[in-house]
Formats: sequence, C-alpha cells, structure tokens
Amino acid sequence: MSGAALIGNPNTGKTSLFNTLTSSYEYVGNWSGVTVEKKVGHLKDKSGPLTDLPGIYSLHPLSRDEGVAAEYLVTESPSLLINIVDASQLERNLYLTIQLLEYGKPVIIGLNMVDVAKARGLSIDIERLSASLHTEIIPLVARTGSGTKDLLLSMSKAKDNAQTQQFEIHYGDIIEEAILLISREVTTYLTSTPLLPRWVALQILENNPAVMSSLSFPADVLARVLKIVENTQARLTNDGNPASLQEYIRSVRLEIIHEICKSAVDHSNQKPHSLT
Ligand code: GDP
Ligand code: K
Ligand code: MG
Repeated sequence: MSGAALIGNPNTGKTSLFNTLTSSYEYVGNWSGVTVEKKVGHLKDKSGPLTDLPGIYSLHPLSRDEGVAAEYLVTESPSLLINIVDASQLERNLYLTIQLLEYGKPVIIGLNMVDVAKARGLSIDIERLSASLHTEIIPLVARTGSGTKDLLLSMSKAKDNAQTQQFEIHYGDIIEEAILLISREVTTYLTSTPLLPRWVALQILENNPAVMSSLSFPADVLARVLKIVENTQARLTNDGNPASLQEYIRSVRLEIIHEICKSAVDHSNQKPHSLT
C-alpha cells in the first residue's frame, strides 16, 4: 500500500509539490536507521498515499542517508513514481530518471522549474523528450502550483492503466550477457518483490550497496553471481576498457542522456548563468 512516490534530485521542488498535492499527513518521522525525514501524505483526490523521498542524484548511494530512496524501491512496492526534474538542469537530472525508467514501474516526469529554464533562455521540446524517454512529461512550476492539476490527472490515469516501461538501454554485448546470466540466477528469488531481474542485475553489476543489502540470496547463488561480476569485469578490461563496471555503465548512460538532450534542448537563446 505504498502508493505513489515523489523522487528526484535535491532542491527540484519535491516538497513544494508534496504540500500542493496532499491534504493531510499519514505519517511524519524518520526513515529507519537514518536521520532523514520521512513524509507520507494523503493525495487531495483521495486516490491514495504519496511519499516524499529524500533527494538523490543517483540510485547508487554515496552514504546511508542517500540509500533511503534505493532501499524504498527494493522493499516497498510503489505503484507510481513521480520523478521531479529541474528543467534548468535537465542533463544532470536525467541520470536518475534513466535509472528510474529502468526500474520498470510507471513513471511520470514532473518537469519543474520551467519558469527558471525559460528565464535562462532554455527551450525544451517536451514532445521530443517524451518520445525519447517513452514516458509522460508534465511541465510544472511548483512554486505557483502551475501544472499541478495536469499532474494529478496524469497520475490518476497512470493508476488505471499500469503501463510497462518501454525505455531500455543496450549496454553492449559484454554487459548484456552478464545481465542475462545474473537474471537467470536471481529471478526465482524476486517473485515476491516488484523488481525486474534486469534492473537487479544492473544494480549488482554496479555494486549498489543499498540494493545488495536489501536483497538476500542464498549463499551459493550469491557466490555464482559475484563470480559473474568478476568475469564480466575481466572481460571488459581485456576488451581494452580501463573503466570499472560501475564507471562503464555510468558512461553508457551519460552518453545516451547527452544525445537525448542534444535533440530536445535548444540552447541557442541561453543567457549566461550570471545574468539569472
Ligand atoms: P526539494 O528539495 O526537492 O524538496 O525542493 P523544495 O520543494 O524544497 O524546493 C526547493 C526550492 O525551490 C524552494 O525554495 C522552492 O520554493 C523553490 N521552487 C520549487 N519549485 C519551483 C519552481 O517551479 N520555480 C521556482 N522558481 N522555484 C521553485
Ligand atoms: K530542499
Ligand atoms: Mg524536500
């Protein structure tokens, strides 16, 4: 019963939106084990609970506090993710977006701070961006509430037709083979979770501590999986790639994000940062 969740980079307007979209609190406290505030509210349209997740730049946490959101995705079963993206920092924000799309649950992108983007002279082709990411994008100005009605409408539609995510990155033959091998090992242990074997395999290849510690596999399965990771790293290195698996996977994502932004963002009228 975890309903929908707001997830995104820090300072993108998640809490502003949470306050606009909810009418009362269901729970306010801390996430277990950390001093990060946990807020769950009731959506104004009475369609269920909404969780305000702590801001992160990536699902791969650099601290325990940052692990909260990834642990939430593993242990809870959110029916809908509302990814709040800062339109004025699109390229940086899309790294998390890509990881959320890979998670496989319905995602709606709340493209917030469009007022800031506009003031900076950035023009975002929302249709093109939406087509590249295969997901719905709602422009927002959380500070004034502009777009929040459209967001609520889109949220209720998403709940009615739980579409599956179409977005998928091809990471190259070496990684794709490893994803298949790991998926084969872990699938049976994921049946009671909302998790896609492909997503879990990627988190394992990236050595995501929040995901690894939230899942438990039998010792022999874990040993075989870690052996696959080791072999994959060796194959990548032998193939002339000096990067770690984690860096390599990150670089593939960054390259794709860069291409997506090149085609969807027009910088030609962009003003220098110091003027805004
Ligand atoms: P969070 O860290 O993602 O929860 O972001 P907050 O909701 O705390 O917002 C961070 C700051 O951005 C606050 O000062 C908000 O008033 C401001 N803010 C939020 N949304 C918008 C927006 O659409 N436009 C502008 N200009 N400011 C916004
Ligand atoms: K904040
Ligand atoms: Mg906040």
